Amino acid sequence: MTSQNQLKHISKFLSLVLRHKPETIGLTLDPHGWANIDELIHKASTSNEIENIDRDLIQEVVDTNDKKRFIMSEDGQHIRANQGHSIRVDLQLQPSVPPEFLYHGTATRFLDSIIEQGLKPQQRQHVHLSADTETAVSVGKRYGKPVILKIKARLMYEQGYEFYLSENGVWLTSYVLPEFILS
Ligand code: HQG
Repeated sequence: MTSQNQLKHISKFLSLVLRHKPETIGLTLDPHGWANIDELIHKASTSNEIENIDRDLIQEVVDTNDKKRFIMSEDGQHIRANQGHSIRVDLQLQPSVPPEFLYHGTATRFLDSIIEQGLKPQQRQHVHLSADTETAVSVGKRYGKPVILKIKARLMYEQGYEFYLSENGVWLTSYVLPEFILS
């Protein structure tokens, strides 16, 4: 069996090339964020970025990843990240109606700026929100002492802001104005 560390290492590598920097291994994603798996394996193996990557390991990461970060096309030829991109891709997600409230986990040190400027996507394509507070806490912890912001998502939607639900259950929107944030 593959060790958890090995799978995590591959997951981080896939996040790098499928969300942020495909050029690290000379890979090109299609406009919808898909990479050809054979090409990815070939280019990964001839780079110094990762050792021992093959189709079975990629399949295992897709199947066992805690956040279901990646998805394979039905024919098994392509793979993409479900969310989290900093590069421009069109995931072709349909706008969805959000629940009354969604949550965003951040660190206390960002609060003043967020209350003043609103929630910005920063390096990513979207602001990431969750339907539950547990996820928000773990997201916020990555940057320091976590704090959860409650977002008036349905009100935003009613005022014309679009929301998308990624394949792995993350809510995405472009920007959240301060007036929609409850802390
Ligand atoms: C903050 C992970 C100051 C924002 C997670 C966040 C998620 C501001 C940070 C996904 C701000 C950006 C995304 C403002 C926003 N002033 N700070 N105006 N507006 N921020 O990592 O949402 O494990 O790009 O609060 O689980 O933390 O990688 O976004 O703290 O789903 O799959 O700027 O990444 O998923 O940080 O995380 P990020 P995020 P993975």
